[in-house]
Amino acid sequence: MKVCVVGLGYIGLPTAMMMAAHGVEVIGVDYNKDLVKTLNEGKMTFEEEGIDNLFKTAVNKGIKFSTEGVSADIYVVAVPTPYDKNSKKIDPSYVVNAVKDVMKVCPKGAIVVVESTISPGTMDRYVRPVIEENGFIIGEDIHIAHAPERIIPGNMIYELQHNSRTIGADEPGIGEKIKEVYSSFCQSEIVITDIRTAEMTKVVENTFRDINIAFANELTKICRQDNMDVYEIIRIANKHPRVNILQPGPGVGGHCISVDPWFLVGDYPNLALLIHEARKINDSMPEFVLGRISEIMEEHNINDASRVGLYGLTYKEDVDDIRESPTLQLLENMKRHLASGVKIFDPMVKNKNTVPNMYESFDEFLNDVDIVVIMVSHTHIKENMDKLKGKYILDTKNICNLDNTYRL
Ligand code: SAJ
Repeated sequence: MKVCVVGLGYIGLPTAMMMAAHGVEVIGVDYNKDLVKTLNEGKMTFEEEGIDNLFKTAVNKGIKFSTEGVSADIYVVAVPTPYDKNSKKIDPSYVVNAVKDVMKVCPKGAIVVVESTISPGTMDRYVRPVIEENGFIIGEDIHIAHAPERIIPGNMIYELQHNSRTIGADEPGIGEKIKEVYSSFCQSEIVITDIRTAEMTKVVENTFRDINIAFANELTKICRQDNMDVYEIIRIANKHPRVNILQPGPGVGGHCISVDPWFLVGDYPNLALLIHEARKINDSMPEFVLGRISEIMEEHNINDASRVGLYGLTYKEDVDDIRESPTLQLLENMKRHLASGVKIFDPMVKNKNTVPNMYESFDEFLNDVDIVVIMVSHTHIKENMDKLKGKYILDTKNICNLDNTYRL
């Protein structure tokens, strides 16, 4: 069984490597020449616990990387699926283009599996037509399926092997063939269902989390108004056997939870009301943080935004991914308020030109600010908390116990 994985990003690459490490013949394909070159030079393209070892094993087992697709039995498409900022609907162009490329090289009998998160109906509306336009009969010449991933950045390797998965296919027999490949590394249950159910299930999972984070964030705003301790309230409420409130924070980032619920809002605008409200609440959090920063500045007569330092640019702790990050959203909001000069430090982000005023050195960053806003709870800050002594701290992650610490 030969598998061609199309799209070597945060999902496609670990999946390809995991299959290869477990004896599947794999070629990973990406149109980004630099990325493929880096991989072929034996260098990993992002940081993640355990990924370097997995990379080595996959290379030893013969994984190949290329910019060109090849003939294979199964194609796994793992490319980005952004949403259109106006319509809120899915932008399926990367998936469509990837499937078009696959059509140029795939033999009859091949199975095309889309792993990218897609809104319900995407396979019918966009993927099937591409295959038919190329003269193939679906179900006879080419088979299609949707097998959404469920791995969490920060714990990818473990979750790839231990999370249950879903495979949506037109015919159960095709689902079984795909299951065989995923079973090479996935030790948990693999459910086979139809394509539409698989599409909806994935979007629902991330929407569930978004709504629950929004609830915690809304509680934070309510508690702030009357000076109640939201963290203590959540801690106590969670002792109830059927209550499990998530943690408030400076906003929801990443390319999953802050995106997927929009697919439902875009496709069902009159029905997805709670979902839409949750998105709005989570998107309002960077502005809320900005309000808290202003309050602290006023209280201590600090008038200059350049005395404020934001710790953390990534979308969450201990990853190097900055997509849709709350800090980036906050910086955007600041621009609108014409405030500038705020300082940034993030030990996980290697390119220190990512945003203006980013520091290489944590100590220099601290020297130049009076207020430190903890936006991300990287292990680094937890281990260096003492260095914040003497600063005013806005702790959006509830990890700091020093004097002069403010919370959301
Ligand atoms: N966050 C909070 N409060 C919380 C939990 C998270 O504010 O209590 C914030 C985080 O700081 C971050 C954002 O939410 O900004 C999202 O982080 P996350 O760790 O909840 O999730 P992701 O986006 O890294 O990964 C999610 C996961 N989905 C679910 O947990 C339902 C993962 O399993 C999916 O595979 C992934 O989306 C995906 O690829 O779809």
